[in-house]
Amino acid sequence: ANAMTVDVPRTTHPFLDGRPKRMLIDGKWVEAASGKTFATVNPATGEVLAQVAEGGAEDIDRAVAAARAAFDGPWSKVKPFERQNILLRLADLLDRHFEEFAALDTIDMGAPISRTRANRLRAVGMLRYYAGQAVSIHGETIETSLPGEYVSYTLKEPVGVIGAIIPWNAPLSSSIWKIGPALATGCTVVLKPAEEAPLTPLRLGALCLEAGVPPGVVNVVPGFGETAGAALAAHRGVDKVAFTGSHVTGQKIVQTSAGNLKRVSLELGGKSPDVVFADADLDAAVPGAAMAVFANSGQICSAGTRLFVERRVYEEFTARVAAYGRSLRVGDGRDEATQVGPLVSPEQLDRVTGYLAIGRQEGARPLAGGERLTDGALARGFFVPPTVFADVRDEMRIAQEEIFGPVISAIPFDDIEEVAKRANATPFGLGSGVWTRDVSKAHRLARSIRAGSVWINCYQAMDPAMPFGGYKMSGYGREGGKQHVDEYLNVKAVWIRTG
Ligand code: TXE
Repeated sequence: ANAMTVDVPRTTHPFLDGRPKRMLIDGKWVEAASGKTFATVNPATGEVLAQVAEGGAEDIDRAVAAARAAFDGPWSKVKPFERQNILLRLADLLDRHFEEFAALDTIDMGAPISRTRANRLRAVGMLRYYAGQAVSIHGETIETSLPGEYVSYTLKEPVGVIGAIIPWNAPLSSSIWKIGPALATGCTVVLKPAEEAPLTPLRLGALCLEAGVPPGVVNVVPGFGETAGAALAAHRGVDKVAFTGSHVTGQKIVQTSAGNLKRVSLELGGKSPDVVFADADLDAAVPGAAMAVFANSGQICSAGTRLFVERRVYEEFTARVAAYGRSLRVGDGRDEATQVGPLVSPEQLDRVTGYLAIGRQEGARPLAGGERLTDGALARGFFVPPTVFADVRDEMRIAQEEIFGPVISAIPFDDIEEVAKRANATPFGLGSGVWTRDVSKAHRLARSIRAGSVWINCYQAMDPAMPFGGYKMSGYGREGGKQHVDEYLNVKAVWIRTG
């Protein structure tokens, strides 16, 4: 019912000049040591956008060596004001070129252009926020109780070389979330983009050079997870890995990072609860709960995929969410009217349609969607419509496992104690939502839900100044907020005996 035939023009983008995209190492654009490239594809059409240099262990070695040399050399002498200036210049450049970045995210990973454009304030704002942080880093003087006289204080120092590994679901934002704090603190980075969406991170690498980031401070090495990613996570020259992606890959990274016990921060997946009470403003909760999952075709780590609805309004509310889902326009992200784009890849399509079959086998009742879309031009891409499963029980796989597609599992509940317990009955703890007009219910759930974010009468609100991250198997460390730069800093205790 959602199928809409879109006219797909050939992709045109200033960054796509038909030549293979090279990787950024030590301020220079270079080919992979192996000479290999891989194709990156527009998931709305299956069309190859570009060939991209395929980094391997040797390229990671070169990039880490460049990052180390920059860290040990001139970069560590750069004053906070200058790092702030670089970040502000980068923010201005991104703002100026934003339309190009929005289009690149859209064609490389499929998100609707309305969505990638709407990211402007936040993406540019994050860089400005880190620019502020660059001049706000300070240690403390601490009074100790030792006999004798001491002056004791702490120094905050950059951790060193950061290995940043990012997924494909928000290439621009996740690149900024790694590069921003590194530049703010004086670290250097080797960024490994996801193989599904390497174009935006590469373009951002070019912008870094234009903004005056010295050679070697930001390196971008595209390639596959098992090769380039694994080499970066294991590399003994890397001081910290900042990873965003699946919990399975997160577990591998923790293991391979153990060689030199590098620091690790992990932002992983989830199965986030979104709880709707009968007393909520349902007119706001319907689109809120729907877009908590259907935005970005459900490819958001904190998507509110377990929709708990108070039984009194369960039938009405789920029917309305399903109708809302059916009303959304699914299509090519380049079409300004598109509200839901394709899934990123054939692999994600298989994974999501697999769960659609599992949901039906488990006895869940599809109220909307439920099948891949193959009408007209949509057949060339990887489209799944907004899907709502009703009659879902907690133990079903579609209520337990991250699907990473536009699929809501709607579950009825009766009271607040019970729903708090069931909301927490997951190994994950990333996002969560509560819809109610009752302030005490809101506060009680804000306390009892074990997750890094609780959104009340809203969902997925994000701001550079607010921390974001996981409890439990959704990972550790925070991105955004004051805490973020601390993840990129070491604390040194300095003692001076003065008497
Ligand atoms: O993730 P991976 P994939 C979840 C989501 C999705 C599933 C699979 O459920 O369906 O993960 O997606 C790199 N050592 N999320 O396969 O594997 C890889 O190259 C080092 C949630 O895309 O985690 C890419 O750059 N790196 C998530 C990055 O890790 C490795 C967003 C993410 O890929 C590696 C994405 C290895 N052994 C998927 N293997 C979120 N938290 O938002 C892969 N990589």
